Amino acid sequence: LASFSLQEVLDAFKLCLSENKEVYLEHYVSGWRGLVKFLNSLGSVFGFISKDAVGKIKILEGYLEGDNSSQYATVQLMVKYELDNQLVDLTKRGNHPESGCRTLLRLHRALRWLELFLERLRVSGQDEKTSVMCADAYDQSLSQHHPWVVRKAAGLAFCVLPGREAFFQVMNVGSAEQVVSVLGEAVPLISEVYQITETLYAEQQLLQLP
Ligand code: 1PZ
Repeated sequence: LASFSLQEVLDAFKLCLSENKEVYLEHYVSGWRGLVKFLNSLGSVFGFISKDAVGKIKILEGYLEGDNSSQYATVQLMVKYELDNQLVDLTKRGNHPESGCRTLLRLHRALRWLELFLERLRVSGQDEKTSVMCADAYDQSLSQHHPWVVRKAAGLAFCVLPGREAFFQVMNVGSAEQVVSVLGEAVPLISEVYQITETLYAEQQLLQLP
């Protein structure tokens, strides 16, 4: 079993953007698979988080391998296809609780947390706590979409995150300097993928999908 490296997540998000800035779903999902691998290597406390992410990854993989796979090549195509064919529950949960649009939106919101967290990690000093960086990033982003009980569970999980040095080792890209350098490359990439998706979802008024 190949061990995790942050590099593979970076590579996936690099492949995500087409020349005209469309987001390839295949590589987006593959980036998430890498992140889940990373999360799993941090320990079973994060099982409830990775389980939810895996569920969503599987839903999207289903579309990528399904009969209409060509309609799911990019996020842009997916949004158009699902909206044109009334495959999205727009205001309340109904016949399409697992639409590609609502499923991707959950991962998209988590990607903003990741961007904030990785940037914080990148500029952090040796003595800073990953749990605090993680919680701050969460409070500024994803938490607003979660009910109290999920926020509470997330907060407890953050407390057992490994310290900065151990965390860097799990990333498996070499010395602290190398980690910082890979993060310097990864954060702008993740940020661009996030922004493109955010703009698309905002234009189509999909940011609050149930
Ligand atoms: C490195 C430490 C990892 C911290 C991860 C920070 C995110 C905490 C999220 C905790 C929520 C998990 C429980 C599931 C919540 C779901 O209700 C929501 C909404 O989905 P719905 O119920 O509407 O179907 N799911 C999400 O918000 C998606 C969460 C995905 C989190 C993936 C984190 C990947 C971490 C990568 C590690 C570098």
